[in-house]
Amino acid sequence: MSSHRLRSNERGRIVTLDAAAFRWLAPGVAVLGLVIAGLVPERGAVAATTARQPKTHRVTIEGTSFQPDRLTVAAGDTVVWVNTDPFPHTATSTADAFDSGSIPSGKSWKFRALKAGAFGYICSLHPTMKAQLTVE
Ligand SMILES: [Cu+2]
Repeated sequence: MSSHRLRSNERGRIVTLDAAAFRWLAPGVAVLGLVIAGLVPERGAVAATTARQPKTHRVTIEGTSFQPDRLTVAAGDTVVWVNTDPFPHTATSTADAFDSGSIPSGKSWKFRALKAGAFGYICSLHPTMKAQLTVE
């Protein structure tokens, strides 16, 4: 390849890469080509694996409170309420979106959140326990 093919015009100034510079540049270009060649077939796989995977979020019921008391998840995610208190609790949506029923001490209850919205919920056994689950 002639060095003339590497001329470029930058803000009116002619920049010419001489043969010595090209000898340094060529291996870099070759390596770049190999990197690109290696990446191109991976693109489909990368796109597939970077699609969001559903997550599981934990709410701990402890000391007669939900922790955290405000949680935001993506539609499709699962929320698990874990009751660490020595007595039962519930996670009961005030809009009938979900209701765990009684969760005994040491047990948990899972809910897969599919519908977007902001859902306040309480413990129906201790209605002063209030929290919110937001599904985006
Ligand atoms: Cu309770």
